[in-house]
Amino acid sequence: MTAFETIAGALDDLRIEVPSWAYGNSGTRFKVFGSPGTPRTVQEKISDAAAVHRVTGLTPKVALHIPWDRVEDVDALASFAADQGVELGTINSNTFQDDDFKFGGLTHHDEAIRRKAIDHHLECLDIMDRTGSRDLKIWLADGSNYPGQSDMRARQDRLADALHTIYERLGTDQRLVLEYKFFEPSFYHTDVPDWGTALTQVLALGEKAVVCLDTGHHAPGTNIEFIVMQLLRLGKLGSFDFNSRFYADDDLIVGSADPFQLFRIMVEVIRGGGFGPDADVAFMLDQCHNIEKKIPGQIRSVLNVQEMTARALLVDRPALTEAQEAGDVLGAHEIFMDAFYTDIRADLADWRADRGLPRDPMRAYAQSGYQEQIETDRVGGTPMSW
Ligand code: PSV
Ligand code: MN
Ligand code: MN
Repeated sequence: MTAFETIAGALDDLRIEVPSWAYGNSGTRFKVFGSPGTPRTVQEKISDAAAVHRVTGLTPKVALHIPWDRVEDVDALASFAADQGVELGTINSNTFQDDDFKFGGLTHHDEAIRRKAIDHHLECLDIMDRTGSRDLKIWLADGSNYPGQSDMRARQDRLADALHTIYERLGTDQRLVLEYKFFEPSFYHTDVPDWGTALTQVLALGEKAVVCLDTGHHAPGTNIEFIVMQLLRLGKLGSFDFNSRFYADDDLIVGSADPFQLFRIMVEVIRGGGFGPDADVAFMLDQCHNIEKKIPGQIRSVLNVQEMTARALLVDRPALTEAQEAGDVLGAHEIFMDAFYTDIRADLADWRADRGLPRDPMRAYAQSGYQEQIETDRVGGTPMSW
């Protein structure tokens, strides 16, 4: 048996949720480039997500962002998704685009605005009841730009209260997933800037509250796999938002900037029991394809996650433990690096063929005619941004 054959079955457990917003036009504060074929409706975003699933077999769920995605008839949308071969997944709340939330939402000093932010989350939960989604993912833009601008302590207390109200409304199988980010759009302080704060807040809520780790949300040089290890150790790693970054929250294709980091993260996920049939860590992409085509950008991303997961599964654990316990520094490092450097691209092509999937999903998509079709069909209407 080859080394790959020993891990081939485990790869069947990999599922990666794709974000609806990855298919809309996106950009920076300098320019949002339009691209032909951009979805004009949430249904068209879901169709594009289904195109990713058809060629990869890896993305059965699409995450929605409310109200970026205007969901008028939840049941109809869920059955539309099912017809396309995918399901609606995580629901992401959004309290960062309404003028009322200029100074915060769940942390706002004005009770009426805080209530509005809470109510938005309760509406998201109503949607989740209909879609059967498990996770309500909360990322807050809340913070301040200038020292003295706001009372950081009071905001933290208000956040705890607001999250408590939302938590109380969760159904039995639903989870509150709190995402942290060290800066942006707030530039002085952010109310949930780091995993310590996210963990503190979710611990106060209860077992259905967990943390989301977005790989782009740390200061440069942060050892992200250490955070993965610690959150898993505490049973509090709920989900990942995968993407790559060179500088800040760049939202580039996961595994493009630093495949080795993605490998190291997956090694800790596997080591900590976060991957496998009984694991409940959700793998998601959170990316924007500003200049590349969006559907191939998503296909490339999930293939990168698959490839690094496979390489991480190849780590020879017993040999690694033996070397670690013998104090064999370079021996242990070599075992780790051997797995990282193993080229398994041909094995993965065979793995796909065995499962009735195209050997080369990028090429299969390019040859499917889908891209030409949407570029021809989707004229008129307003292409969606994010
Ligand atoms: C914020 O930067 C973030 O990572 C959150 O997950 C948002 O919901 C998402 O980006 C929107 O792109
Ligand atoms: Mn994110
Ligand atoms: Mn982000």
